Amino acid sequence: MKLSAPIRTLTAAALVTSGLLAMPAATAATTSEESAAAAAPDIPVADVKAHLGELQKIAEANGGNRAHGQPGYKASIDYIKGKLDAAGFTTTVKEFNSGGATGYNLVADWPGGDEGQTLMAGAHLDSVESGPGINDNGSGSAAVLETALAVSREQLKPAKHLRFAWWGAEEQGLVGSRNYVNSLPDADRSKISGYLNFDMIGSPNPGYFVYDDDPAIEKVFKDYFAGLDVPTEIETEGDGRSDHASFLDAGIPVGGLFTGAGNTMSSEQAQKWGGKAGESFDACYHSDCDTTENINDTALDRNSDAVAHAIWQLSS
Ligand code: DTR
Ligand code: CA
Ligand code: ZN
Ligand code: ZN
Repeated sequence: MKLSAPIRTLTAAALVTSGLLAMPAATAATTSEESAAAAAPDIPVADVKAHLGELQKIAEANGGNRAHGQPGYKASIDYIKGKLDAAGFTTTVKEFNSGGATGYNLVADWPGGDEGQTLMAGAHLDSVESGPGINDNGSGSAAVLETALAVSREQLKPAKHLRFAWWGAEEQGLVGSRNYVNSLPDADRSKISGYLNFDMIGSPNPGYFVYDDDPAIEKVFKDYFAGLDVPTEIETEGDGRSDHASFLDAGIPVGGLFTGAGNTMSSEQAQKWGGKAGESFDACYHSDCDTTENINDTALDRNSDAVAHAIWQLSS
């Protein structure tokens, strides 16, 4: 059970609102700002892992992968879509062609909010052909799904409109997300207030990296992890290497989280994160061993909670 700053803040705000606790103006003002975005609920990591188990089963039933153009990818789309339809989202599957095969993006809108200010969060759902792609990128896909389901459970009514997306053919070169952005009329692009990307957020030897493309979004994530006393680093390895690049290139503010791929953790990083120096953040990156065994539960839990925190905070 985590007791993070946002929960403490909400408690304080609740006491202030009720008049039970008089707080100095500055603190009250700060608290009221933060409590304007009520604290996000905890995202149960067991629920995120249950989705990973289903994605693993899908891969095993479809030749060992969930890659673009393979049956395991469309089965992954159908799984995610089924959960969202049952939770009251308006879902759309958008087809595109890449390399002679049909690809699919899944977009899910939460009814309500100002569509002139749409906050998006997404993850690529496809794996490489060599394996089930549970960390890359079942982890991001499952965390975004579970956050969307939490929005439904809480019946969140944010000021902004919320849209969630699962991209196809990212491994072919960000094909699905580029197709989505390129198909948006310019007027609709300007309605997207920000895009949050989650690609590999449960690496077995995890680092805690925050994208630094947009300062305001970066701050939301950095402050969240500071509240957990977890140091973060700026994500530099991934510039242009995941779906946030499709939005960044269209002038849309982006941010996101990452726990590391094939690069090696340094001794300084191991010191601050308690990992293994000299080893990859994810030694199974793009390999057949990227299975449900290839996940660090603490990293997945912390990052899933950070996804929810950012959605609650940035959509208020
Ligand atoms: N997840 C990888 C792309 C990738 C490699 N490094 C980073 C850093 C930050 C975000 C993404 C990446 C892939 O899909 O192959
Ligand atoms: Ca959690
Ligand atoms: Zn990959
Ligand atoms: Zn990826």
